[in-house]
Amino acid sequence: MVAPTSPAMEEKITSAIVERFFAKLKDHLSVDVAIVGAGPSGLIAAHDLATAGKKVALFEKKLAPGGGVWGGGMLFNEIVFQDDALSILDDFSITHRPAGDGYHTADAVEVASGLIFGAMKAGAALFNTVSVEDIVFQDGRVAGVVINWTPVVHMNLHVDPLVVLSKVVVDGTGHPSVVANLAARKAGVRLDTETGGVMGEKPMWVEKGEKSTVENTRRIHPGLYASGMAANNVSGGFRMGPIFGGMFLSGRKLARLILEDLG
Ligand code: 48F
Repeated sequence: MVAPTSPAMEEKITSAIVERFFAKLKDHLSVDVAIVGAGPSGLIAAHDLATAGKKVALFEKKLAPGGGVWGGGMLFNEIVFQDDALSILDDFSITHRPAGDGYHTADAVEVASGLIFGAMKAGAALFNTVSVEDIVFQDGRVAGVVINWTPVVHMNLHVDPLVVLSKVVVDGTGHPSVVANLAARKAGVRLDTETGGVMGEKPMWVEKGEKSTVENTRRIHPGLYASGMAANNVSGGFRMGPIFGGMFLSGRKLARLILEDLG
């Protein structure tokens, strides 16, 4: 029998996956912006930053990026926007329908998949099933993220993580504001909030919550920014429920601020 000259199909498939994945990871071990959490605000910021030519890596602990978008309100998979967020939906070619009085709806699944597709097409790299479990903190600033596979974290395995360095880290982790909490607790820094710490989200008040989501989107420590619901949790804003205009505008504002700061 003649020995095969090319690798077996099984080997070819496996080596293609391994080579491409490790090339992608290696190319993103040092980035301009590391975004923690691929919810709507993180995905929109990633899209805008990558479009502007920045090297962006998104780390999402779940298998499916998209955060709180998929389930709409209470699993009814439609979400609501105000007029001022429509241009962002249009940028991602996401269909929307008027619902009267300046409100609009969009299919939650189309929104989630559209934002993911748009961010990646713009050039952001997305590492899913990867949890950020710590930050890099050097010379008084947040300088990167410490990552591990989510199943490793869930199974409590005693496995050391890896590190990605970045000029800027974004806390886009939603309600728990994981990164800001790490900075306050482990690095012991004063955040740029009224109390110097993570203030915690207030109960629901839609109008105020929508406004404060955008207002609270900002740099909270050298090297660290907060977006979306994380920004509100850090700075003590009201909860807004299943309306997404503020989240979208937060992502866009965040990208603008980071671009101004990075130059
Ligand atoms: O919460 P989330 O959707 O982020 P957001 O951009 O949007 C909030 C809305 O979806 C909704 C709302 C609208 O009115 O209030 O809640 O603020 O997505 C946050 C993402 O971060 C991931 C999490 O799985 C989710 O997809 N995440 C959380 N902790 C980590 C993380 C972590 N430690 N490492 C990586 N990803």
